[in-house]
Amino acid sequence: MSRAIYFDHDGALDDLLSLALLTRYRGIALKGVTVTPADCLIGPAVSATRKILDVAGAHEVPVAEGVLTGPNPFPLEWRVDALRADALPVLNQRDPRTRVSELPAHEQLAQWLLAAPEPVTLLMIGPLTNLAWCLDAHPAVESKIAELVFMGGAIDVVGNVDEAGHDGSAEWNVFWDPGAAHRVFASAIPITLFPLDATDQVPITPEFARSFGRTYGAPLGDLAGSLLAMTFGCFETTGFAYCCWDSLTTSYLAEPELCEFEDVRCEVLTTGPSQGRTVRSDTGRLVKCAKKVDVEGFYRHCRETLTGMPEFSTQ
Ligand code: AGV
Ligand code: CA
Repeated sequence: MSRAIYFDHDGALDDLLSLALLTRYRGIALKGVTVTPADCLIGPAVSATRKILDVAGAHEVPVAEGVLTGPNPFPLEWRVDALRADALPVLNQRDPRTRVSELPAHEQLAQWLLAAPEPVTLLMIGPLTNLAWCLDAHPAVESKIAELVFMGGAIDVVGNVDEAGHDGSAEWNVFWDPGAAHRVFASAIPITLFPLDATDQVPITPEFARSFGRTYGAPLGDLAGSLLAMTFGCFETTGFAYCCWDSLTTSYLAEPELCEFEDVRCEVLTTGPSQGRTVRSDTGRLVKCAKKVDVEGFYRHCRETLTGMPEFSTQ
């Protein structure tokens, strides 16, 4: 029996890499993909999503385009990455057959969840805006989610928001729409959180990106190598490393033992210079929080999954 997964991403390079990973996982039935117009331009992000599903042989998976936005927009310099990804040769071998839903992402997500025969896993690697809307508009959605796996927050480490008037304590996915994260954290949905505490441990190194060259010619491996190469220059221009934020979070669905977890009580701040911060609090909600990563095991997981070539551990 395979586990039903719904997937919401926001179109950044790491989101598209995560989609490629998801299409390879055995024991997982990817039922639908929604795209949030956050860290992307939505048109090319939806287009690239459809093409990746098609290249992976998963053209039956429907894609829904997001329209809801949060109050704190992503830098345009980051959002244009989706345009570049959508133009990669490996994604343009033919027109994709993947369907786009007629409903906007938030309504489509609600319909999918309400119709699910059993509670499902929801993987979200962008802001929580679509889910927050579902919970308000359709309270029955809450009991349809067995686990929310979410990339977001920064618990015991600094954040990655570098914006005027902000103290830098927040992570971007929460900062984009702090109210949405607050709403989801107020629900009873079990949350498995991948904050910067864990994702800081898996920067995209030159070795990791270049290792995909060894299997050049395999479409998903070539896609991965290209997406990773496009992240180069991040540290030089922003002072922050581009990390495997979303792909680490996604790997949890296939290899949960790659991370060690801690149960953390925390809350989401929605106003002031720390807005979007996820802060420890004795009265906050409980989340299962990823803290320590088997770093080499994670990189190997990505290579093996995307190139289809098993590697033998030297340890
Ligand atoms: O904060 C991490 C989230 C992840 O979901 N995103 C990128 C990943 O998709 C926002 C982000 C933080 N720093 C970035 C980001 C950067 N330098 N470039 C693009 N996006
Ligand atoms: Ca993302």
